[in-house]
Amino acid sequence: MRKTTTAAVALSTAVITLGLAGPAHAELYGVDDPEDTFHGSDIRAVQIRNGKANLNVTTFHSGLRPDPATGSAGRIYVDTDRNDAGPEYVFVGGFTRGTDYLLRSTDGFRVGTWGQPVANGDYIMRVRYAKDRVVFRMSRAALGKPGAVRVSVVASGTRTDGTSHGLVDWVGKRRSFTPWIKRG
Ligand SMILES: [Ca+2]
Ligand SMILES: [Ca+2]
Repeated sequence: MRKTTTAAVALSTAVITLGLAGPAHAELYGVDDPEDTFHGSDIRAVQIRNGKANLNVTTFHSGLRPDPATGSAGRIYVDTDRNDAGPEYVFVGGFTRGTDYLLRSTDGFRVGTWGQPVANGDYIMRVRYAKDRVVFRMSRAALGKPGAVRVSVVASGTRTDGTSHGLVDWVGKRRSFTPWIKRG
């Protein structure tokens, strides 16, 4: 965790200055994120590895808890096609005990644009409470065998009254993507 955060600090400056257009000629990409919300819905850092077999996204949190009362959950939007605006896939997962996850095709960020669950290809999400991290793994087949990809990451909590206002934490600006990450 310490090592990742330190490495990510230097990169966060690049993200801010390069913004959406900045290419990342690296297989591994990390970004540091300030503390914004509570109970596992806060993302402190993200690490992305666009590997030969899988796309791995690891989110680092503070205070991840299995308690369903936190209502913490996350979404990884994956942009695999630069000729089609917005993300092509969304990985949705709950971070508390007893919740599930699903990778779906999508035509945008809004829930109304989400499509069918991905039927071909493997994917998995693992929540590591002791390490305060969540690992999302998507096989290349599940993502339509893309080359470079970029992702947009958000986590949120839910209050007992069902609202999430003030408990939504995007990495960077709302709906912003990392630079494109070449396949390793
Ligand atoms: Ca944060
Ligand atoms: Ca796209």
